[in-house]
Amino acid sequence: MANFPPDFLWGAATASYQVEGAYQQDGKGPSIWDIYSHLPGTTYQGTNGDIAADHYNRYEEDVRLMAELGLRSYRFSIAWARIFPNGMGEVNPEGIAFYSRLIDELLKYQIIPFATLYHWDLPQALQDIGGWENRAVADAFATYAKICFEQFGDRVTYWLTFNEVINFIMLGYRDGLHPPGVKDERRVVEVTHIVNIAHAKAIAEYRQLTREGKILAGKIGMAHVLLPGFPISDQPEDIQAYENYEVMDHHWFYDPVLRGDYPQTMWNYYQSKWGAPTVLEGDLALLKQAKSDFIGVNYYQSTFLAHNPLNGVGLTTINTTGEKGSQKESGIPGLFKRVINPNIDYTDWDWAIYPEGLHEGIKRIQERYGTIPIVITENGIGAKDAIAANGEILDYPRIEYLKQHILACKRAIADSIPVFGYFAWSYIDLLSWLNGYQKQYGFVYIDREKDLERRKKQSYFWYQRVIQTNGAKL
Ligand code: GCO
Repeated sequence: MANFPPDFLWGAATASYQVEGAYQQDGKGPSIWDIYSHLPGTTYQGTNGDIAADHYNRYEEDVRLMAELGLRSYRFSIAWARIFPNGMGEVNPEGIAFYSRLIDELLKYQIIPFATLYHWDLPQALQDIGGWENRAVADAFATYAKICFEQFGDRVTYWLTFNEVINFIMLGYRDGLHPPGVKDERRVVEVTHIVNIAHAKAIAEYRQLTREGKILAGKIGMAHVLLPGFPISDQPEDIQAYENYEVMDHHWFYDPVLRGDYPQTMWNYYQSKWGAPTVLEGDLALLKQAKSDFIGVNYYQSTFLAHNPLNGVGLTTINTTGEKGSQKESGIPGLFKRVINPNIDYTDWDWAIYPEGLHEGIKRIQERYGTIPIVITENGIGAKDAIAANGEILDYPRIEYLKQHILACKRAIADSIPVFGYFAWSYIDLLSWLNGYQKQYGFVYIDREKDLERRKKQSYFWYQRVIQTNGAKL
């Protein structure tokens, strides 16, 4: 099997709201998550990111641990409300200063900064004017992106506009589980288009600044979640269900980013149900011009699909309890339903562990969009880690999970798919949006009873060796 290229980006990822804490420090404005997580009944036992991992105040220690782990790159997100406390208007110099310090600290250890502009923490002030349903927010995003490029683009050469558009839109506007807590499928369609416009406008700003030589020439793209579907049987109705799922959950979101248009079948479907998005003159040209240099893929699980009659199961509430088996079948009547595959293992949160899905999923991207560089921007397992009597964190299941998925990347590289990096989720235990701190992802444990003391897990030492051997020793 092919080896990993010598400059392969071995990394780990986080997101501002999930690690930073310091939610009111140094002039930061409130984000939608600061407000939403303080509302009763919105998150697991009322957990929130007020303190999180306190990475904002402990970034130096964190970067030192990353350096010792051997990370070649660190993916973090910028909190828009630190840069613009009101989403637009006045820039907050202390917000700029924080990310500048973080970037310098990373570079001191030769860790390549990989920055995400939007990982779900929209400034509340922008939500107050309609959030992603208001086109003015797309313009505000482009301005915010421009400021970030200008301020950090002399040192940052990898950029992501958005993280997991599918999830923040579906959870925020269809399932009512993320802010703004809306349950209205009609609004999903409109929001999707406005976010795509925001992405395209940010890319246009980036190209402009690069052309003018004002920033370093780098690479920019988007991180999408990849949750490939597989038919549960070879019955034609199940295969049809899988195809319907792929169009609705993937092509609808990937096509505008990777080829500048929307899939016709889905367009027709939405139009017949509640109307297609409002596409203004020039929108499609803008999307087409916004070429991504790569696509980031967040892969955790796959899903299995079966036929769902018109009077079949609909959306059911997603499991936020952490109790295995509480995830129910769910689907879109007439299109597909997601079912449990009895032959494979599921995590404690009922996520299907299926490394082959990663390989197959990125193969499908290449087949549909042609050769495009791919970076795995997230991959990991949420689990309740075991702690030994001596305090050691025994996270062997994480090692096994990551190993199998890294092998899947290796197989993809052997198939000549240009995978240029792999970011484990996450470097450190962080806040799970809905599942609090009980769902752990990190190489580094945080003792929440002992002043957030950091402790290396088994997986930390394992990943250290993986990086040292450039993936030869897994
Ligand atoms: C969780 C999720 C997150 C996401 C990440 C997506 O449990 O809250 O797994 O950690 O994976 O934020 O980009």
